[in-house]
Parts: sequence; C-alpha cells; structure tokens
Amino acid sequence: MQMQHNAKRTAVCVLGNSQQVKGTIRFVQEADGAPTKISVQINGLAPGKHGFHVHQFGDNTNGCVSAGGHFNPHNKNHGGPEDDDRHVGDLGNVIAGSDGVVNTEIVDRLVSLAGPNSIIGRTIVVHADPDDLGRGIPIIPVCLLTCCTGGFDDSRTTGHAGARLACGVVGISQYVPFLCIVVSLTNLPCFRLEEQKPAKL
Ligand SMILES: [Cu+2]
Ligand SMILES: [Zn+2]
Repeated sequence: MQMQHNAKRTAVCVLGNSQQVKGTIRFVQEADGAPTKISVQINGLAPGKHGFHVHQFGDNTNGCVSAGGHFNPHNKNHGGPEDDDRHVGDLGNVIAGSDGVVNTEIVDRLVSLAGPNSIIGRTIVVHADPDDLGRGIPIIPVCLLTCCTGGFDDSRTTGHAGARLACGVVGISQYVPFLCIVVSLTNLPCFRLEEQKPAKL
C-alpha cells in the first residue's frame, strides 16, 4: 500500500541507564505544529507519581546526569503540562501502579518532533519523586518555621522531582500503527496495517 506523503513524524526512546527501571516511549506527531501523542510503557518503578521530563541534551555519557536541565528553549519557569509558564520538556508525572508499571498515553501541545521545540536527540528522564509542577513555592515568602514552608527552592526549575532513575535519548523511528503497540502488549502476533515507510524528513 502506498502511503500518501504527509508530515507525520515518529520517534522512540528506550529508557535505560538503570538496573531496575526499563521502558519504551513512543512519539507520534501527525503534522507540523500538531500535538504529539506519547505512549509510555515503564516498569520497575516504585508505585506512585514520578516526574517525567525531556532534558536538554542527548548526552548520557555520565548516565542521566549529563542530560542537563529541562529542555527550555523559550526561557520559562518550570511548570505543569497545562501551564503557559512551563519548560517545553515539562511532561508532569507518570503514575506507576502497585506492580510498578506505567502504561499510559500523554498528548502534549508543546513537545514536537521538528522545529524549535523538537525533542529529537534529547533525553527523557523518569525521576524518583513526584514533580510538584512548580507549585512547591511557599505562599508566605518569609517563613520562620521550616515545617510550614512546604516549598523547595528547586520547585521553579526542576519541580523537586529528585534523583534521575532512568533515561534514554529520543531517536527518529519508523511509523508503527498504534494497534500494533496495543497488540504487542498482549503478546499476540502483530499484523501490520500498512507497510512501514520512513517519514520524509
Ligand atoms: Cu527531569
Ligand atoms: Zn521543567
């Protein structure tokens, strides 16, 4: 079957740099400027929320640390995915079930696979702790009791999401129909709906 040329782009990230935490993240963007669909499969996490970001560099030479800070091409503060004031890389949290597995889909309006917001060649990081979405700043600016602050000085830069548990670089991929991803989770044979053709770059 001949696919019509369109601007659909796809990418994949294999999470590694960790003994326990593994995962695969797939990205599909139907056209330039369209939201990006992100299917996230991770296992080996502690149950609960984990900060989930795109970091600036695709450099994992020193593990996840060398990936730098959050991908922030427009010089904004850290925030949540729905905020206007956010890093492009701010994808919020993923939530692991009691089995330590994340299996979810995120649709993000800023993350792109081309142009200034492109995350190709950058690093996805999953963190040990929840991302506070930039809201951990104390309401009372001067607070003498440490117990009443509830805020952290890195809330507006990192979301106070703690250690980098696992990471991987986002690379250009061939298009895999979503049905195939779903079917592959069931370990049944996957019948491709159409021939894989690399997107024209
Ligand atoms: Cu991060
Ligand atoms: Zn951020």
